[in-house]
Amino acid sequence: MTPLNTRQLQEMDVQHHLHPFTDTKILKENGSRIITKAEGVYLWDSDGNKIIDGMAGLWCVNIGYGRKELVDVAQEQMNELPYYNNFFQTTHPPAIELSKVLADISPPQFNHVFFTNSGSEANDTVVRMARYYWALQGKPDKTVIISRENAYHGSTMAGSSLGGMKFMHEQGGIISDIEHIDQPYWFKNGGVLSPDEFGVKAAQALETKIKALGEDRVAAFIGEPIQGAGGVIIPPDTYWPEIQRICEKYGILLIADEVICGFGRLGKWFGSDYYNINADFMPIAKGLSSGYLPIGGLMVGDRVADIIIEKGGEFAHGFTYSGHPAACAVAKENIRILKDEKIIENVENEAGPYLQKRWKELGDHPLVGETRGVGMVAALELVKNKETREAFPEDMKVGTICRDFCFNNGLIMRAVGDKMIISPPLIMTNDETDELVEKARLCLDLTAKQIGIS
Ligand code: PXG
Repeated sequence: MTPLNTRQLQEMDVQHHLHPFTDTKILKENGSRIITKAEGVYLWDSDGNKIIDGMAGLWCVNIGYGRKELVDVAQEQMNELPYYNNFFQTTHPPAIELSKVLADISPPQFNHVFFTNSGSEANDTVVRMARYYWALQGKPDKTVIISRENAYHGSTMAGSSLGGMKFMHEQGGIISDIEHIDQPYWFKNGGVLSPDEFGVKAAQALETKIKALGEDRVAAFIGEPIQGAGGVIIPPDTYWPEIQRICEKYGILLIADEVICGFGRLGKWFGSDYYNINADFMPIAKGLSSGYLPIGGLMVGDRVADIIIEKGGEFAHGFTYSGHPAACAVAKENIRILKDEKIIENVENEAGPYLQKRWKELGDHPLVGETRGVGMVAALELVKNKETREAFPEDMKVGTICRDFCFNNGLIMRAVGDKMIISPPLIMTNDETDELVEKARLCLDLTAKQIGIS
């Protein structure tokens, strides 16, 4: 059978496939972009165009595309035992071995993992487990989870409720006992405060919220070490220590959502290592398997795990594919590659600093009000006025214009409003970084020209 051409695939796609986070009407007009193969940091589409992947898929392909070792372990595992579950007193070697590996690389308080298939499921799990923990402690009223505006914690009911994206809450509502405080977004909300002053102020919103709700109602606080999908919001250095202090003062559980920051993105195994966060839970996914197979999990700190194991009986929770054997084998091999090839050390000492140095140079562009980044994640703020940080009117859709220029010039760079963001594979070489930054500059120039700014 001859393979279908781009047009035929696009027609079939529109007829039968509902895409995540996609306006289907627009998709119908434009047709989807169809990605057919990948190698290293590059993608190819069905028309043969080569594209540098500045987003590592969706923040996940940390070791890059085309690693045969992961294919081989998946194949071996599927030949040996393609499926069995971890329910009802059973398990299998890949789940056991991966849980040990995860305990070894996580901060010391983490010695247990609950497997899921995604970050969203990890966050559903954490809501249930945090509330269950407090119930076991004789405090069943401690049910409220405090999160932040503009956070992204997934797309299931609990994930989207924890997230701080209003447009998601408007579609389907939110679950009960989730509260939100402001995000630590200095560029937008810092006003005349220094970043450090603003960091403390943003964290103290947590204390205000706990007092307003009553500490006997609050179960936990959740935050991404760096907010990813919200636009790479990097907190001032003062933020996390103050959050930690408040969580300890009121004895509430701290959840560091490591779905994006985990597995090397910031040049450490976890964002918690980078910011010295002493969390009780870490939801993980994405870079855990570099996206080669779907797998996520919830790392559970000893403080909680001890109670659940000692007092809990059965935790009535789990997914058919929790700890799927092939996904566990792939994740374990992915972690081995991250370790043996010293990929995370390289992000810390070489690839990350080089990317950040080149990225900063974009700060001289007339559209760019701020450049920021850590390790292999970075953002640009496109603004009308560089001095006052004044934004463009929303309906100009400057970020979208820039994003489309990137698409058409062989670069995947995402727009979140007028924030342009990148999160490339961790194995990106300096030459590839040069290519990424030069393409980004070209697309900024094209955007400036289109909107009449030079
Ligand atoms: N937590 C965080 C911090 C995330 O970034 C999730 C949880 C949910 O993970 P799953 O595996 O259920 O998708 C995420 C996911 C984007 C984008 O456009 C970001 C995510 C997913 C899809 C798109 O930036 N993050």
